[in-house]
Amino acid sequence: MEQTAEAKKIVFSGIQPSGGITLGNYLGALKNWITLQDDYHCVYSLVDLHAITVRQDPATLRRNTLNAYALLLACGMDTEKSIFFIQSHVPAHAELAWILNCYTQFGELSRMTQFKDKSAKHADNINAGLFTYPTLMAADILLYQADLVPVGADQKQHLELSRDIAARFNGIYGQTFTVPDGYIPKTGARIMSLLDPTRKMSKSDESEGAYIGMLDKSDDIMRKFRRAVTDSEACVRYAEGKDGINNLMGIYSCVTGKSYAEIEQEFDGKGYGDFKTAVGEAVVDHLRPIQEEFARLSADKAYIEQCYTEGARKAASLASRTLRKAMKKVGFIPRG
Ligand code: AQP
Repeated sequence: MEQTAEAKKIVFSGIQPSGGITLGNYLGALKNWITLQDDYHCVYSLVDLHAITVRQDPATLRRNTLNAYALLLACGMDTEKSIFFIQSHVPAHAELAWILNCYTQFGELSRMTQFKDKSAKHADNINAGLFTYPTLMAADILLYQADLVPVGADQKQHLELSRDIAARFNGIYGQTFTVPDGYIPKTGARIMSLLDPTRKMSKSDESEGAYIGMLDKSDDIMRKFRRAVTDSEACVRYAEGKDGINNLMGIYSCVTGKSYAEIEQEFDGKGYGDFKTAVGEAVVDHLRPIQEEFARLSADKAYIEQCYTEGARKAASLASRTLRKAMKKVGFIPRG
């Protein structure tokens, strides 16, 4: 059934510019973001405030943020349909996050598995921001009264906490925030590291061979797939325990649209070398038009600046309504 503009639900999602965007981010999240634009009011953000919970080199963070902005435009982000902005350009995120910190228990944040994982990974920098990351994420979502939040499995616990915080605040002060639901996309894969297929592909992985960057050169993509960890069976089939092959089949399926049965048939009797080459070539073909569009757009710095400035203006206008409401509820004097 055709939805009217008024009936459209609000979607919020964010991505950290904590490295170059990977094929995992794209196939697992960004492809869906683009599709959702047709059916929802989408608000998307490059969440740079989140990115600094892990130490970033300032020049690299700036480059990654601008590249990610242009890359998402190249992937099909439509700034006429959606609001697409850089989080640090909208101060309401930090302001609401502070308020929500005061309505979130230490024990709740202590239970977050991402905090435990990232603390173990960055033992020399277990900062307060890393600990309160989930309240900033709650602020991101609640500011836009989002109905739906597309999240990967690793973010489900954070979303659950956002729901708890919203419900708690509403319980104390009356209806203030929409309690968001998670959105599980119809398609969307969890892409694993090419070097350790039991771990997800991550943009901040220390080993470049573990991930495919969306802006990687064709030769590098082919080389990384050739070196991808597989198993000794030499048979292309999807099965438990064959993590490396399962991951490559997942990637191949996402970029070609072929089913696992079709892939098994296509590579029946062929070795892993042929399969890895085919996966690499399919990924290169899939990324080529995106990379060409990225090159065209990123050469036009004035256009990119115009897009993110306008995105921040639209986001701030929506966010300030919710922030004002929350500030009033907790007893702050309205700004003159
Ligand atoms: N490997 C993946 N497969 C499928 N989806 C993925 N996502 C991330 N990695 C994969 C999804 O991408 C969205 C944005 O993620 P993020 O940047 O906010 O943080 P992340 O999940 O921590 O991504 P990375 O690449 O692993 O970043 P770093 O290395 O900085 O921690 C989310 O929807 C996520 O589920």
